[in-house]
Amino acid sequence: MMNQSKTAQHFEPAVVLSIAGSDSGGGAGIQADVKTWSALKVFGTTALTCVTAQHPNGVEAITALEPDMVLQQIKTVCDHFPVRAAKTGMLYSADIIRIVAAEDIREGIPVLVVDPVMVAASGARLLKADAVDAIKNDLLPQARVVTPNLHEAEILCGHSISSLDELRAAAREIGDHFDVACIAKGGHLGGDEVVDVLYDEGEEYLFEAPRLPAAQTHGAGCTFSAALTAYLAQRMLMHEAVQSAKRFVHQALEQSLRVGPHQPLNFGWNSGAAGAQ
Ligand code: PXL
Repeated sequence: MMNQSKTAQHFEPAVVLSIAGSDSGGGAGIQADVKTWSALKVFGTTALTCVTAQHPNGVEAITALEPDMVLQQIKTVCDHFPVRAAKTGMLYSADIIRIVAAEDIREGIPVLVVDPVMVAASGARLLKADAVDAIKNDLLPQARVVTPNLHEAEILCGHSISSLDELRAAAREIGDHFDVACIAKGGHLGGDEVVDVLYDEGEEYLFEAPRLPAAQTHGAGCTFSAALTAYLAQRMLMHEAVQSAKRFVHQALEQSLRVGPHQPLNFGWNSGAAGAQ
């Protein structure tokens, strides 16, 4: 009898890793990453940093895992899977950040995307105040790309940003200072057009899109960095990966779902009429 497993065609998805927190409400954090990755046909693995009790409008409780448990998860995944790219989300404490930035960990991760998560859309702190320096000094120098929103870019470059020109300058400053590509997201600048800036290896790219009316944005940042990680794992060039990730988030917001009183992103917008993940 023929051995089926030897003749069947097997799809070989790129493997990606999320080092991030759990959002019990399913719209952001590691849940958004895994849902996005299913939609984009990459194989998602995870290293959980924190458990949160939350819904889109508030964080009720946070429990961090022991840093050593975070380390064990990353090591186990990297030792047993061909990880092409990883992203970090909610890291919460300086101890966890230093674990992720350690050299032996970085060796198993060819491409690292840092989403410098600091504050939830609801206003809750997702990074301890004393951990910002660890993001800057330990983690960013290890990253291929960092994806700050306006508020995070202000913290990373140390001054306020109130115009597109200042956002462009901030992307360059962060990129040059930390030797990393920087995608500075302009959504919080206001206006009918949203402009995001990519600064990569001395080149600047601007991405313009019409602002979506009254979109619920909880999880949009996580989804963007997850999609970016997937496209980089699929070997797209940086500016193409950014363009594609922006499109993915735009569609997921535009076709958002009704889930009880909430309107989460439709992570499965690209997989048919119902599309929910
Ligand atoms: O969107 C940032 C973010 C990241 N990670 C977790 C979150 C949130 C936002 O709420 O809950 C776990």
